[in-house]
Amino acid sequence: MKQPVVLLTGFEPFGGETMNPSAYAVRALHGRTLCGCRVEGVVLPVAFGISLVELRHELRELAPVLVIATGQAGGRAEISVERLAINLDDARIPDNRGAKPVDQAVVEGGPSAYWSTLPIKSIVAALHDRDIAAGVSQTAGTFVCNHVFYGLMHALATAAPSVRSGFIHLPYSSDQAARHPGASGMPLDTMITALEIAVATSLRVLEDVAIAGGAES
Ligand code: PCA
Repeated sequence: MKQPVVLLTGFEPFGGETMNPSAYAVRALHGRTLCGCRVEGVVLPVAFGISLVELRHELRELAPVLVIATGQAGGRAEISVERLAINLDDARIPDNRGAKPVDQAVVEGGPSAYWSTLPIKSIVAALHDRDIAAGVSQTAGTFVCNHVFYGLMHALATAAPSVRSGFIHLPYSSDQAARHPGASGMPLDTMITALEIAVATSLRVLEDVAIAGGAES
């Protein structure tokens, strides 16, 4: 029998950085077997539009049983398990190909938002059990990460609704953080372990746990 595939995506560097921890982590896990599944690690361009063309191609080619997209959120100190993808592109900086969409839909006529279908609270709890700093995040922003998150959820909702998927933002690596005064980084090895835990939890936990995790505004 063919081995089921877990697709992990990361992004190329952007915003003046020379590396992106998400690309490093998914490349490190590429080819590994986790919980009986083969991991495919794919690095996407930080570019509106083409990132989704490449992602949809991988979804068709690989027919994964689980998809976790990842990206760098340099301002954050913890692993952020995203809850909600919104149908909005609103870029503060140009993407790596110079595009800077403002107030545009990711998918014209698509729903306003999609919930992650990963067991997000269980993933955070499993990371805490291993002493890895993590939390649920209510928004992946409105740049290319949210674009890919929304496009991923939309593609699967329409073509393969039983496939679980979501998005995880990673902090700067320790080396990157050293170049950004005030920023907290995380060792790359810890982030790789965190993704392994996220995959294992997503494959094992069918019903997410209800742990209070909201935030007051
Ligand atoms: N982070 C950006 C895009 C690519 C990445 O790694 C974001 O959060 O949108």
